[in-house]
Amino acid sequence: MEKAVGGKTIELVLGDIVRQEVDAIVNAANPTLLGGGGVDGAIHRAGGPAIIEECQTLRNVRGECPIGEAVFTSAGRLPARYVIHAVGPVWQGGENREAELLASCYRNALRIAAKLGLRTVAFPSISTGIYGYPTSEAATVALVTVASFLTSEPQAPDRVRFVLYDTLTFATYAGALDAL
Ligand code: AR6
Repeated sequence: MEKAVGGKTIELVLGDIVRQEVDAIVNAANPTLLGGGGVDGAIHRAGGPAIIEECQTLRNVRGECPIGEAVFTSAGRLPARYVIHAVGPVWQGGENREAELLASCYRNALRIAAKLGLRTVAFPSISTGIYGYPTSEAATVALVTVASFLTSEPQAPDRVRFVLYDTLTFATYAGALDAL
């Protein structure tokens, strides 16, 4: 499923982000940048040790990656060129700036993509796994933020793909994309 926004495209697919042949995939990372479970674990397993080594270097130089921000590394053995590591918020009930921080992490990932001149970027559903963000609210924040970036930023990628890992998450994003 896809939708045109400002001459660019938002696309939803059901699948595994480590298999995407795009300029960059986005990782749902944590502030340590040192790996974890979920999509983070899958990316480091499939991409090999080069990615974690670069993350370690970034961490040594810049410290932890704050919630809502993003950094990038190469993609090791993955079919993408880069991995953009974005740190989403842990859901704490919704009154702790979660929506603002989630929007910020999508925006900062896209700023990196724009700066690198990337044409295609694939995102997972950031924060809706281990971090517990309700999927339907996260889907709206993700899609509204990406659509607004694609509409307002001329250097934005041509195509943003959401790679959703299960049918319920896919259906939830499909509903939110329809409503956009
Ligand atoms: N491809 C696409 N989506 C996936 C994949 C995959 N291979 N694997 C899982 N998902 P999560 P979070 C989906 O938990 O909530 C890590 O420990 C998953 O079903 O990966 O942001 C980090 O280090 C869910 O829909 O990320 C952090 O500590 C979505 O990806 C923490 O988890 C996000 O789930 C981040 O938690």
